[in-house]
Amino acid sequence: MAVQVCCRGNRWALHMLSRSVSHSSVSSKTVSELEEHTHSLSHTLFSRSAIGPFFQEKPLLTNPFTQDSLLRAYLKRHLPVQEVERDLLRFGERIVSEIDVLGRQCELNPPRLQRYDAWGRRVDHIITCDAWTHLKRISAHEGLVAAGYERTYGEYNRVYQMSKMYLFAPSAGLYTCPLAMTDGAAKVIQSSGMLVKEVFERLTSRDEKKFWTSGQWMTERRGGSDVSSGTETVARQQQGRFFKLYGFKWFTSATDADMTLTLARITDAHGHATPGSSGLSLFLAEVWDSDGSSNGVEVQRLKDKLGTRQVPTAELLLDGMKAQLISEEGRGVASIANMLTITRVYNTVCAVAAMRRMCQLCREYSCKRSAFGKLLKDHPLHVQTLSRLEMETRAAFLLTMEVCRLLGREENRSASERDTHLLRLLTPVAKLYTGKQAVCVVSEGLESFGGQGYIEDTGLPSMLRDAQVLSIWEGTTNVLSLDVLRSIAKSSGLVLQAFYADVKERLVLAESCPALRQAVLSLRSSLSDLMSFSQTVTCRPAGCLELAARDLSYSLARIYMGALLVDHATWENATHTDIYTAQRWCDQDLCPVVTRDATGCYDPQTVIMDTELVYDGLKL
Ligand code: UCC
Repeated sequence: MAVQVCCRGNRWALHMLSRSVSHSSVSSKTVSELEEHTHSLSHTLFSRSAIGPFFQEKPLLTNPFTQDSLLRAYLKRHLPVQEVERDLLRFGERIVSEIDVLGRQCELNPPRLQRYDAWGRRVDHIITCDAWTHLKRISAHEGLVAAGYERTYGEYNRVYQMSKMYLFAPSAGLYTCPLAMTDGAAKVIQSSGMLVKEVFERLTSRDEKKFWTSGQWMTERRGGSDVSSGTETVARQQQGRFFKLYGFKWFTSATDADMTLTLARITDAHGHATPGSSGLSLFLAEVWDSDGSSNGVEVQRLKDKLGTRQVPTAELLLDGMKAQLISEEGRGVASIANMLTITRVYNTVCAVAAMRRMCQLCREYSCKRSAFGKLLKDHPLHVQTLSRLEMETRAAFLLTMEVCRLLGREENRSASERDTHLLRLLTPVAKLYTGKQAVCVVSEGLESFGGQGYIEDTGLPSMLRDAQVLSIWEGTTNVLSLDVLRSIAKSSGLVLQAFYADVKERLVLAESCPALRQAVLSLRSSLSDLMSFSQTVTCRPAGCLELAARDLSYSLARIYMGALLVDHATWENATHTDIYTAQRWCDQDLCPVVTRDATGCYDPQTVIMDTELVYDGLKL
């Protein structure tokens, strides 16, 4: 009996025991005697010789540019410039040798808040690690924001900039967050026509001493989605365009920025402000005064977050923050639209970059890790799983680059009307779809490392934590689905017409390729279903369209990604892998909005049933 207890507790220990203690003596010993014996043997059991020499080779990070055949092929097709290739090759090396280590240091040394100095003076210093500061310098030198404004590659300017950002992001310890907001602020200032030239030059500078980052303080206590009714901050006029702001900002990312853009309501002489969207104006404020003291900002606390721990995210009390009005009065929300486009594009780039990094690491590991007598790469089921991750990543990459290309065309003033409509529609579509894909791909990728994927010091768990934010900040999936509807309504459906025309055009070439016939058929049929659905949906009961918004957005994403994969597969230098990816992508349900509509998902009765299902008898 005593031996059975010991046996259940640790079979392996018993096995080792049985090698050193004769069977008859084991059966005659008591539990305590056995424990004592085990203890005396522990030195032997857990000695180096008992563990053996094996350790698992870790997956190595190698130049992410040379590792990425799709990025290189894409650039060869669309931006075949040697200078770009050389720069990305060099940058890829820098990521491996320098940046990746800094990013990891940011994860391990999160920012902290020093509220008072040693003498009791309130200072509210957000202390970040040296690696974070170093990443700011690198960002300036490498022109990670500047490249978007230098116009060196004309309409492919953003493709170049975002290719670089895409390589940088998974190693950058979330420094992409301040860069996104900085780029967004530069864009707003550039298009505002206001005289803040010096600020624009700082945001887009390659000089580390001059370079500024910007925050984007939009979210208040009542919520980050419903900005228009949630913004309580008020602005009291001092002189001309200069105001003082009073309010509470609930989520402010990268709060160590040099300046910020923020929304507030201008009050009249009686202290009254206009509610809603039309009461909001946009302000620019420096975070610090010239003497180094805070510009009327009190840091209430740093947020304790699931991920993005590298980024200082804070609650701020604005108590007379000096700020400059940079939009027309009451046009604050419309003025940040450009910024939303930029930060949503960054989000998309970061999502696909996270997927790509995970695929690269999984691939590397599969060539090093053995199980059941062979390497993971020789297990077909394992490779099938990785191939699905790769397919998602490729589709996401092509959609992301297309959005960057369209943005570049718009900024280069070479965009057609169709391009402009597509950019408006595809920006939220790409952001919402890739945000979700990133979580799935990174999570599945983590699983392919087995238990090691769950171990902190592999660096893998932080990838999952950081991916989770991608579907939240810059607009959740549902909020962006509603933005898709907004873009359709605002353009009287023209964004959809542009979408249909573009997809059809991309499929024409592929018709003559037998290997792509089935994919083209599926895409055509899904497109036609989508067109019929969008024609009929406006005649349905109120609320139907809103219920369909998410599935509609997914349908737009899947069809467009399919069209881009097919288009890429018909390029003269396409490989059989490109064709295979397009085929596999089009195997799935490309138009879930029609599939779900057929099951009555958007009927008014369904709302009642959904409510009953969720609240399940609770009194509402
Ligand atoms: O702050 C956050 C965290 C920051 C971290 C950033 C880091 C990113 C890094 C990524 C890489 C690592 S998270 C905050 C999350 N919150 C949001 O993203 C806001 C979500 N809410 C929305 O998108 C809303 O729908 C609003 C606030 C944009 C719109 O609300 P309203 O008041 O209902 O707006 P309206 O009335 O529909 O639109 C007002 C005007 C209209 O133009 P006009 O007045 O000319 O008719 C709209 O057409 O704004 C225009 N508009 C747009 N235009 C609204 N949205 C857009 C748009 N997306 N593009 C163009």
